[in-house]
Amino acid sequence: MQLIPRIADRTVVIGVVGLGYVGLSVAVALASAGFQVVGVDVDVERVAMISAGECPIRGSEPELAELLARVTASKKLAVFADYAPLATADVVLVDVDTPVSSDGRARFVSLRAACGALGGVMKPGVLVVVESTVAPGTCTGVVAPTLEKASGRKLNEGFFLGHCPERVMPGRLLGNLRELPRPCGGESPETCEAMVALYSTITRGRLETCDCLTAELVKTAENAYRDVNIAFANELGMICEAVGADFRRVRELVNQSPGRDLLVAGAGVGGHCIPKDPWLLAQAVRGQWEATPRLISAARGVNDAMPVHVTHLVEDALGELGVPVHGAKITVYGYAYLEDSDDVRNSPSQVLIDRLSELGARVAVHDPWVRAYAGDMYAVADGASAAVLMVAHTSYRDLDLGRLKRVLARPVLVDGRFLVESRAARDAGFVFRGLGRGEKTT
Ligand code: SAJ
Repeated sequence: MQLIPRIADRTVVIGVVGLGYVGLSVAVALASAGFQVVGVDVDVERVAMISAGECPIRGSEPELAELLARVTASKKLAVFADYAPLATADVVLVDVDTPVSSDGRARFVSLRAACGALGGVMKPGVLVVVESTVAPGTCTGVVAPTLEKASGRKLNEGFFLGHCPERVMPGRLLGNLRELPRPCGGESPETCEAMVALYSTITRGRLETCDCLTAELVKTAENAYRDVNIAFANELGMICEAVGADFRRVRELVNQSPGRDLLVAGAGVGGHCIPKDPWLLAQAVRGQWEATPRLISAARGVNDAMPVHVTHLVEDALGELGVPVHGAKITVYGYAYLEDSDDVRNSPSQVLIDRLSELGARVAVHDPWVRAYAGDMYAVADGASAAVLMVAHTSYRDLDLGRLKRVLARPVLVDGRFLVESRAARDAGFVFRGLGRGEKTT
């Protein structure tokens, strides 16, 4: 594989399939590093926007729009809606979506389609690197056979295969790309060397080599690990609530014990990766084990139940005033999946909204970061029988309880993110419920 010297002098042509959060940021980073980059996406409107130098990703992404405009103007980045131009690429990064369906399975429809189309055009000796998060075993079990079938060439002879899982986070797309360590999983030692040489041109993060299977396990395990740890915090939060303790005080003292790092109980676990990746990890043993790995699926169950628990807190608080949920207006504060973010994917608030609506409530939503729900945060509570805090947006931290109480029809406040002190809420005359804080706490 004669890629390394050509990576050094930037004469390698790099293809990127899929120009979403991951693909667009890596395409811009590589073009900014001096490579000729050929981007492909099936979304023709997205391709047109990028070709015009406009960034299709909203929200604050430092430098991304500016660099995108620069590399499209200089033609270092050229984007297309068809795969033919990828015939010129020496390396192709695959950054397509890998969703998990409601039964917890990934069928890799986009991945299979992308590899089938790529296989039909890619040049001999090309290095294909999958960056999308996939279930362990997917690179050698799905990607390689699809590429072999479509190209008529054999792995490690007619093409090479690697897996370098993305570690992006909305709001820090280019920052994470430049800073975070990444496993460079390759199906041959030369592949690993070429991947390290390539990624070294855009990241200061540590680049460790391994095989594709190990890299697939690393990414799915790191997020399953986070999901399980959040689930433990949530379960402890429910225990504290039941026995009348304050989860925050318990957490503070637990974390004073060496080697403990308890996370924070909350109203739910959303986002683009944490709810999905545990299922991808579990999928690795689907069919081999009688059942899905128990801890992974149990943790998913705990976390998915948190917005349902918030629903119960609302019902309980309204019940104290003899007010039925049915027919009540309820205002939900926060729709994004994460504080101070506009990303609404897998929003836990949507689960709450659905449950309250099923109970017959009329739900109003506020979120300063989400265009559809921005606006005056007190007006949205006008005439409501309850207010529910679901996301710890900074702007909610100085909520004026007196002003909120004046616009509400009933003084009911439910806090899912430790935003309001119980005593302050009760002193202001609210019927208050705090997730992770039992009735007996002040
Ligand atoms: N959450 C809790 N309690 C916690 C932490 C998170 O309820 O203690 C909830 C959040 O409210 C959110 C969800 O979990 O709804 C996910 O939060 P997150 O902080 O894990 O944010 P993500 O989903 O953006 O996670 C990403 C992941 N990074 C990548 O996939 C590359 C994750 O591995 C990182 O740990 C996380 O960013 C981070 O903190 O950087």
